[in-house]
Amino acid sequence: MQKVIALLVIVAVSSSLQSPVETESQTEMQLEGQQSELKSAAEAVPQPNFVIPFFTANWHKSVEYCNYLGLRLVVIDSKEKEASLYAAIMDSDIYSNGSNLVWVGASDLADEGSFHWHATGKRVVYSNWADRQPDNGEQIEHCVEAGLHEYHRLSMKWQWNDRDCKANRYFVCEEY
Ligand SMILES: [Ca+2]
Ligand SMILES: [Ca+2]
Repeated sequence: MQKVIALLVIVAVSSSLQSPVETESQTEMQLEGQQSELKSAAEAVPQPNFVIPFFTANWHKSVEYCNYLGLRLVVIDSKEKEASLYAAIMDSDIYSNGSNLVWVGASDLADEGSFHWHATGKRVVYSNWADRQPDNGEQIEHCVEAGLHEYHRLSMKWQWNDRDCKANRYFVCEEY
């Protein structure tokens, strides 16, 4: 009986120690490893925590400012996260102010034609380039902007483009 009580206490303490906000990687592991708990785990997935400052900056300054906040220029490594990012943009002051293009944290500054995420050093695997992008326009486009791109017949799509890193853009930082 004592053993049972001790066990109950341990269970109670360990469950009370669980953080209410799970990290993304913990949640991903749950999703992969415990399909039977897929529904409850998915419900627990916190929206990635994005911060969209209300001023524009070049790509380098954007990286610097996110770091200054203890954040990083956003990394987009899945379709779900990208959708969540666009939702955050559409919900932001910059969007209601008429802007939708933002810097994200990838560039090919280190190695032309090979895009990497600045904050993780990982190669860009998941991507959503706009038509004919990245094109390294005028051989000076090395930083990635995401936003609405216009196509024929005025259709618009949320996609990526490489752009001169010196251009001023709004940008999105994220907690990680
Ligand atoms: Ca380039
Ligand atoms: Ca381009």
